[in-house]
Amino acid sequence: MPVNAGPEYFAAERRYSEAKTTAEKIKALEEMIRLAPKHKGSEKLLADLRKRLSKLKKELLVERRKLHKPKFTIRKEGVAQICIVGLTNSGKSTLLNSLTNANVEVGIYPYTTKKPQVGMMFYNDLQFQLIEIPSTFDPESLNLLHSSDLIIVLLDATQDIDKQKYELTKILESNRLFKKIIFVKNKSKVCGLDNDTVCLDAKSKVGLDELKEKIWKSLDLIKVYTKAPNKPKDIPALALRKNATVKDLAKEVHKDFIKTFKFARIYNSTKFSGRKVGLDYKLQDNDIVEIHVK
Ligand SMILES: Nc1nc2c(ncn2[C@@H]2O[C@H](COP(=O)(O)OP(=O)(O)OP(=O)(O)O)[C@@H](O)[C@H]2O)c(=O)[nH]1
Ligand SMILES: [Mg+2]
Repeated sequence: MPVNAGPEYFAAERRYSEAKTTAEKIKALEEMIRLAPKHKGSEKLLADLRKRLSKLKKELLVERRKLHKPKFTIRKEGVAQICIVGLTNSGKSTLLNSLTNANVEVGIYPYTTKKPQVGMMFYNDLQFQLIEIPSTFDPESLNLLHSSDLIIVLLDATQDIDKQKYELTKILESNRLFKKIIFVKNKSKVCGLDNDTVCLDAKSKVGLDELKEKIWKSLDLIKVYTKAPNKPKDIPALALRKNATVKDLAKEVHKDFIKTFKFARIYNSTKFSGRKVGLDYKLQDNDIVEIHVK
């Protein structure tokens, strides 16, 4: 008990012992230090309180660092990041394995995939990144959907389709995920008349091309190739927004290209193939661009 401490000190001490969080404890302890009598007889008490305070501040730093630890992210690669979302056992891993270079475990048991899984799909001379979102829908995995360009909602044709659609759209909406969606019915070699849904069988690889085409179309981009003089076109190609110009392409390829740009030659299937153009030329899907620099 401190010598000559006033009632305010004891009130702060009570707040300290009742504090629930580290921040509250720090606040009460700082008040105790301020209110403690300052004389020879209380030196040991003050030293003790200050030691406790410094320990608590360190603890608070650790707590805050844990709280702000970076969320799980997957660096975007290729033309677009596409997430596969579906209820457990709908065939997300099977689809990922069929479309990409991934080799993810497929299981007859629910929740085989516990962490997001990534694979690269090659289509139309372009690369796309596909991610399987675990059906546990934990916040860390759902967070990945926010940065994605497109969501594949995978439905299991052997289960109630409407119920799955309802549950999955509810999850997306409640997480404010209003992204482009492609509905895909898996385990379904025979398709109904629903034009908005792609039917496929991921396991036997039936209907995959239709999905790839739909993915490309729904991204609403154009594909452009670069090429060096007297060399074949470069693969993979580049994907640009519609109405992109040679300037946009040059920026994408190398930041110095614009400064040293002389002209570009465009090769395509029109009668103008091989002509010289400037930075303002509006690129068309499948154009091959040869940039000449000073
Ligand atoms: N017949 C048929 N079976 C499939 C197809 N796709 C997946 N399956 C089967 O469905 C089961 C679940 O497949 P997964 O690919 O592991 O499904 P998932 O959605 O990744 O499941 P979790 O990761 O556990 O949530 C496995 O037994 C697969 O063999 C398909 O196109 N046709
Ligand atoms: Mg899986």
